[in-house]
Amino acid sequence: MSAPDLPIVLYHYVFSPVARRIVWYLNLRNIPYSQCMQPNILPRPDVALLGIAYRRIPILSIGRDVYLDSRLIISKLEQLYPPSASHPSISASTGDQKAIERLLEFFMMDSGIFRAAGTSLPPTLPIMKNPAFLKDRAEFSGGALGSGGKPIIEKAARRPTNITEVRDAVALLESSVLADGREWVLGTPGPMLADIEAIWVIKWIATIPGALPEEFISAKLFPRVYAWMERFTKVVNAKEKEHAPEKVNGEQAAERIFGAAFAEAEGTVDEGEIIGKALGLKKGDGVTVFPIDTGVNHKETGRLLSLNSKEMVVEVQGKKGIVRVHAPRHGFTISKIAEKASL
Ligand SMILES: N[C@@H](CCC(=O)N[C@@H](CS)C(=O)NCC(=O)O)C(=O)O
Repeated sequence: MSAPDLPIVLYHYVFSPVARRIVWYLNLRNIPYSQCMQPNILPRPDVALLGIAYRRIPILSIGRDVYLDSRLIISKLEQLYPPSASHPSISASTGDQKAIERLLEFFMMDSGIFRAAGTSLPPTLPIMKNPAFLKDRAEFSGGALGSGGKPIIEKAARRPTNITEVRDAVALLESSVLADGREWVLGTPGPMLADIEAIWVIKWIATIPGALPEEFISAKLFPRVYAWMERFTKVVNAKEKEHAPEKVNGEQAAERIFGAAFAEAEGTVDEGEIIGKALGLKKGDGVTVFPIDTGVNHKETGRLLSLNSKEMVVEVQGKKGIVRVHAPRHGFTISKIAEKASL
């Protein structure tokens, strides 16, 4: 069975800006999927049903393969759903454009803009007064504390410091990729992956009432960015209506996943790959795989199936069978727990 015939389930919640990346990507490429809506804090029993300990959102399954991290999810969708008349490409095509697309991805996700936006949420927001949410996010981020347990940034300086980072990102887009008045980042007729990479953090934070102080970040100060956000919103909202996904509950999602074929071949462990060599990893070893930036305490435990320069794949025991969990090498690491895994 080829990937386009396999069920896709997206585990997410509406308020997650990272999950929006996947919703937009799927919709812009007309890839059908079901969604399993999640609470915005732990626990997530629907995810636990699959045997998955990873705590972040989004998670996407294609058949019986489960993919962690929005970047790996997008690159897998690119690979398993190559451009066709029904699934048009939204990816950059030239070398320069590919560089812009990829650098925007790193810039928004890894350079601190996402973290800065996340910590710019106004204290007046109801969710910011919810002790359960605050406790959950302290565990998620590991607490932005310096040595001695004291916050690095003084409380009153925290939002201004973080908003400065967000403003820098907005100003960069205004004065670079959008400076010549083009409608979309790569000068294409419609929004592309490069637009998704550039917009997700800014659009999220800009639509939260009171998050961005108007005297520093506004449509008046950054007219091109705001007009582009409006254009983008119109297109993706229309697409979302057109492709309204089916909602499944955790049991239904698990049933679909455990009952499906695998989307990919099992793969092999490259014992010569840098981390494979350093840890002496072999196929079948018991391992844990986990992110190294946020949500680091939630480790996938299972049998190592595949390892290469791009990803690690672990066979995990779920409630009703096994799934193959894929994590990217970037931003994740692996630890050996046993020569042979017993599942
Ligand atoms: N690099 C990850 C980041 C994922 C992430 O930080 N997701 C946020 C939601 S936007 C999250 O999981 N927050 C904690 C939670 O919901 O448990 C990715 O690309 O998927």
